[in-house]
Amino acid sequence: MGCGDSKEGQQGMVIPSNAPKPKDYDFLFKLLLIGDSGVGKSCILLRFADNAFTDNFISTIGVDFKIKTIEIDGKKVKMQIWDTAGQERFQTITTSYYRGAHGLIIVFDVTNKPSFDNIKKWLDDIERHAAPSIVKCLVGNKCDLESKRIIDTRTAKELADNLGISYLETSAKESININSAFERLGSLIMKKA
Ligand SMILES: Nc1nc2c(ncn2[C@@H]2O[C@H](COP(=O)(O)OP(=O)(O)OP(=O)(O)O)[C@@H](O)[C@H]2O)c(=O)[nH]1
Ligand SMILES: [Mg+2]
Repeated sequence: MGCGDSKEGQQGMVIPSNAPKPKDYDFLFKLLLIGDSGVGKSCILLRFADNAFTDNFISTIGVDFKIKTIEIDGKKVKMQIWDTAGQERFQTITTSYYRGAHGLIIVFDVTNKPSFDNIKKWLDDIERHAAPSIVKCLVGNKCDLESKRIIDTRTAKELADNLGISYLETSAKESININSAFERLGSLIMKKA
């Protein structure tokens, strides 16, 4: 459509395309996914936004983002979700995205102990670069790999309780708790607002 074009409004009215558009959401939240490389951040976002999954590991370069609008408590919540690279070499770029975020999900892999031990490091980064009011939650991904699990639910839940944040186990592969993780984070941010 060109600049001067018009389009049909909802009631058949012609609205010039340069007229202010009605807002299609009640809230707009900027969210971040952080955690070690390979824990499944990009797959979580792909499952949430596009309901897709891939077994191929294509490590994120810098940052990427997707948008999805969901309904929480009767409100339309537009989520702009930034998927950051877990690799250390991108740290300067990725931490520059912390500042304006309303919420973040720290992801670890329940089959990978170093990714759990590194939560401390991610919390330090948050402390240093994010607004103090940022809402956090902890997610243990790959819960479909029960036979390879190393971090049990109780250990992770205890850590989350000590940090005063919420904990959920997800599987991007089997589509377990993916929507719930974003709904919970969105709902916590709405309550805080
Ligand atoms: N079994 C299983 N594999 C998963 C799951 N989520 C992701 N994976 C696999 O784990 C690998 C890494 O997933 P990514 O989503 O690319 O990891 P990432 O956290 O984005 O990694 P970086 O971009 O390097 O920070 C891929 O081979 C995925 O297929 C899951 O829930 N279950
Ligand atoms: Mg990635």
